[in-house]
Amino acid sequence: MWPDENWRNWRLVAKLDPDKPVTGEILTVIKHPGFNAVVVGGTQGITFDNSFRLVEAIKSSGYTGPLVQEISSASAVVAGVDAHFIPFVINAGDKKWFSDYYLEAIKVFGRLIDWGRVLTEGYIICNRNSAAGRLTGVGEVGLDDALAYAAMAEGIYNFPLLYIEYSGRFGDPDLVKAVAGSRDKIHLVYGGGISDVAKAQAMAGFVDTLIIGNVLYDDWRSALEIAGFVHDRGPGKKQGTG
Ligand code: 1GP
Repeated sequence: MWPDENWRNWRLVAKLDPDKPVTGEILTVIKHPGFNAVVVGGTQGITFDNSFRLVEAIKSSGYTGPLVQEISSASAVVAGVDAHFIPFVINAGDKKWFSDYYLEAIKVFGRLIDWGRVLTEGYIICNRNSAAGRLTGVGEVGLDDALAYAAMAEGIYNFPLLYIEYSGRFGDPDLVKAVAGSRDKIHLVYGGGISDVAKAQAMAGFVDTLIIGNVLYDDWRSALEIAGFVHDRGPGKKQGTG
């Protein structure tokens, strides 16, 4: 597993999608010190070629921080990143996204995997209408579900991190707050619909790491303001950790 010290203090991560054209503005924004890392990943149209091109564009932009690839397709894995993140969708309706998908990939690529550079992520996908939600066949996630999935992630599967993902839609702060308060030590990540500072602020107090994606493409100035907010805010106080 990729060592904790490489990622546990991340407060804000930019997630870039290989299936979307990356602009010069985006490649400038991600160099703001408010961003602790860049993750390359997406759900639709992910290929080796577009993943490779995006990784190369980020590297040649002068960005020097941590760069990781989140894997959604085994055939799109690229070398030359600091780590590979592997999402396990705890609430997937199609259990392929929790086991069989990885079984097949490991059968083919297993001997090439550097496990010291792999980080597994427990995912709860809360937006069933997102591309990832449709692909993995998730249902509605109520508060009781979220708390139980979080307990599973921490108590049964022992994932190093739990990612509450609402991709494309801003989530329920009360649900995120409740999960934050219920966890013991699992690192909590939130992503979905953070389009301005107010939304970042609404979630920042509950989780350890915020992820922003679409806003980088839709409104890079807002993305810059979010980075400034997180940077100025500092480490903050984690909910549920005393
Ligand atoms: C996607 O959760 C992230 O995996 C970010 O979501 O694109 O809605 O910011 P947005």
